[in-house]
Amino acid sequence: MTDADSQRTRVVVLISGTGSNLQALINAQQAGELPIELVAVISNRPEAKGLKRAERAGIPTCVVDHTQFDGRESFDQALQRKIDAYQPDLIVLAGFMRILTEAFTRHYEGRMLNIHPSLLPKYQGLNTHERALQAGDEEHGVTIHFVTAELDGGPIALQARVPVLPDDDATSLAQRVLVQEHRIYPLAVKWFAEGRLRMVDGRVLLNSEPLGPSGYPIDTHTS
Ligand code: NHR
Ligand code: GAR
Repeated sequence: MTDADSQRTRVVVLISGTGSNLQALINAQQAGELPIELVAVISNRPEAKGLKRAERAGIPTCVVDHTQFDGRESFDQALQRKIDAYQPDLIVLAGFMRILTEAFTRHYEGRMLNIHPSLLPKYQGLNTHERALQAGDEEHGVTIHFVTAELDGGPIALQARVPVLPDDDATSLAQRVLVQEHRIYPLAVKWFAEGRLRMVDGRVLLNSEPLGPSGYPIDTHTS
């Protein structure tokens, strides 16, 4: 291990699927933009495409297949053991699709982030793009929050907004949101790694200042 490695924030990424957010983190890390080490990628699904992305980047991978466990507690305990073996400073949920137990979320409180494809507190849970379209919303977006036991209810760190366009279907809207996801997740991880983004007493601090309830607004139209 070099000196630089020993100072870097150790990050474990949890995925279930495609892993395009994982790829955005890999790209930013490889471009020298993130003071982190991606120490492992763990999937609950053996066929997740994101595992291949990790392998290509030389990141250790493992699978903890939830179908091999008889309940959420035993799955989460096995997952926690795997994660902790890598001694991470930060856990990043990147399209991870299993609801986590309270014990698990407590263990990582203040050091686990999730990206959720809606403007929380709107549309917690699944099928967010369909629900935004169904509701006739003119605006949609993505939220990064610290994970707590309350599903998609933890304190919000960052949000980015996108317009809903007249001809949108769930696919086109999801694609517009994903472009923003790939911008803001590396940024959030960078701020966390720099010690600028923290969760203290259930609130999010950026540069030691408490953020409002919808977090730091990322401007979609610049940079
Ligand atoms: N767990 C806790 N306790 N708190 C959060 O904030 C969590 C979490 C686990 C996952 C991601 C979340 C999202 O961003 C996330 C946040 C899966 C489901 C779900 O219903 C809901 C929300 C999220 C992830 N999962 C089904 C389940 O029974 C399975 C669905 C599937 O496998 O396709 O676990 O949206
Ligand atoms: C992303 O849109 C992410 O926000 C969402 O799934 C997609 C994963 O894409 N996450 C959730 O819905 C969490 N329940 P990716 O695998 O290509 O990063």
